[in-house]
Amino acid sequence: MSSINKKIYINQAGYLPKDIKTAVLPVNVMSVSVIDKDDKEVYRAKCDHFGFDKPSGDDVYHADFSEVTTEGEYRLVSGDYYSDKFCIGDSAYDKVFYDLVRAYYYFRCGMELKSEHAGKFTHMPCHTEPACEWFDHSVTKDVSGGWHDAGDYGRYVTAGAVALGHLLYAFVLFPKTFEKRDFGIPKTPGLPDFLTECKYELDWLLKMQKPDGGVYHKASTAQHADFVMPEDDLGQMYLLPVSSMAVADFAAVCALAYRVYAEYDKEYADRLLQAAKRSAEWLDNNQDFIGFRNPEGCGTGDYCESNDKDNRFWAYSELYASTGDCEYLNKAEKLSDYGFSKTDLGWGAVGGLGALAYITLRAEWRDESKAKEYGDMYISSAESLLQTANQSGYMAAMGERSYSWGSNMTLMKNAMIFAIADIISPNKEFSHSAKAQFDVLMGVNAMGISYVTGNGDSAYNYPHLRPAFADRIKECIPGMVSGGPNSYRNELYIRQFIPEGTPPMKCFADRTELYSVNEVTIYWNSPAVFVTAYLLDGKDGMR
Ligand code: 9MR
Ligand code: ZN
Repeated sequence: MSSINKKIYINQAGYLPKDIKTAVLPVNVMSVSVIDKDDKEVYRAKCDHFGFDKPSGDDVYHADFSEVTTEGEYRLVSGDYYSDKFCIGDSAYDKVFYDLVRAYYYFRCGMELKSEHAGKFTHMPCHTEPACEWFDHSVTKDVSGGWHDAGDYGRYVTAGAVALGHLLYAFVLFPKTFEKRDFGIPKTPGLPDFLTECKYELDWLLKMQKPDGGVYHKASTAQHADFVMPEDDLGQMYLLPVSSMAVADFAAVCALAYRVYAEYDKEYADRLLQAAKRSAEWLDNNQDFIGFRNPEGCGTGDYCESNDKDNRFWAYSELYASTGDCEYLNKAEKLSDYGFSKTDLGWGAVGGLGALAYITLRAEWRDESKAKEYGDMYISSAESLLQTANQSGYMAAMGERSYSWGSNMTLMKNAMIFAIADIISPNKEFSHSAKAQFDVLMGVNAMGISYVTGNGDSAYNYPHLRPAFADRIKECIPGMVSGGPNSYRNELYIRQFIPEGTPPMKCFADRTELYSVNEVTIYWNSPAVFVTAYLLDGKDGMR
């Protein structure tokens, strides 16, 4: 059998016994056999013709094998066509969850990653020299630590805050799924591993705050490094000017983290809240939008946004949720009148994170009508995504135009919306669709690729990720979510690897060069962590 015949697409992480299990095939066959380890047929699923799927350009068939619930390792076969191996079992998602979280350990900047925790993917301490302000080199500061943003070694406040927003809300909503789990990272006494990892980034964020509450937009070298190990990137580290988005996102995530850490480490939590309040004061004193654009000579990520209303809304909402102080509530309310989305969870649009502060608010400060208003927005977003998913041959809540830079984040953000809507108003269609988006990420897609390194027989392996290239290890650092298909042809290399006119869902190639389709970032992993935690949380239920 040649790999060209690997045309039966399944979730390469595997399935929980109770999961709905639907294989997708872009080929016309009558039925598909589920074959166990000994090549014995245990079930035969008939194939239904779904029809033409525009985003992938595929004429698609579905084979449902949900009835197979016995633990084991399987493969699907039909004539010459076959699938990757997969398992069915209670622990099916454990490895991918472990790896997705551990990716953050591998993103760590500033410290040595020793083999005890990093296995073969070690690196020496990096980026530890003091940074200086871009416009005034005499102002220097230690801003070591935190996570590298992505395939590059920049560290950006808004990106970091949003990643933490997803991660901490996952913890708030599914604490049991995280609390007891060992993620194989250096321990902090009294703190779950997951919160130790998040604290690594929070500690760095605290260093990015100025005494007046302003927060530098980013710390990076002037240009992206060559494809070298982080410790070999020796360029001067700069602090780029304060932006109001950075200040607001910082205040928001520190206030949120206060609530999470208060139960474990009161002193640390109080420090976070003080920092959040100081930045909120800065926001009060600086009502104008202070955006960010790379100054001349700086070419690292700019994370430009066109307004900061949603960021400020997120900040005041979290501060209200952490203090019960109605002044914060009033400010958040005023901002909420601006027409930004209250369900977006992106690196720039953070209104959905602000809404979550209301939805998860403790009883005594909770305003039921507000919680309902924002909850209803999640529900109606989920309903409209459901329509898109129902029209997709791959069950993806992704239209033809959704495949832009970081499309796997869009996919996982949509899954988050299904998950949140399901929590607010339990609904099988939402939970099934959340799971279906996870299936897409893990291999039920037009490429038959698992977009998480190290997870699945057809996992991609060559991300645009400096250490993964420079370490000369063939196998990639596990647990990294690829940006995914991007039909907008944002870079020159695309021409070489993806022919013009390729259907959007197939605009992907597993090549290190392709930063606009195959990079990784901390805020592309985080929604995947959220979604996997949600699925694990419902493991004993019927999700
Ligand atoms: O994730 C960002 C994506 O949505 C934008 O389209 C793109 C171009 O502005 O930038 C992406 O962010 C990159 C950041 O600027 C620097 N680190 C790597 C990020 C992922 O490519
Ligand atoms: Zn570093």
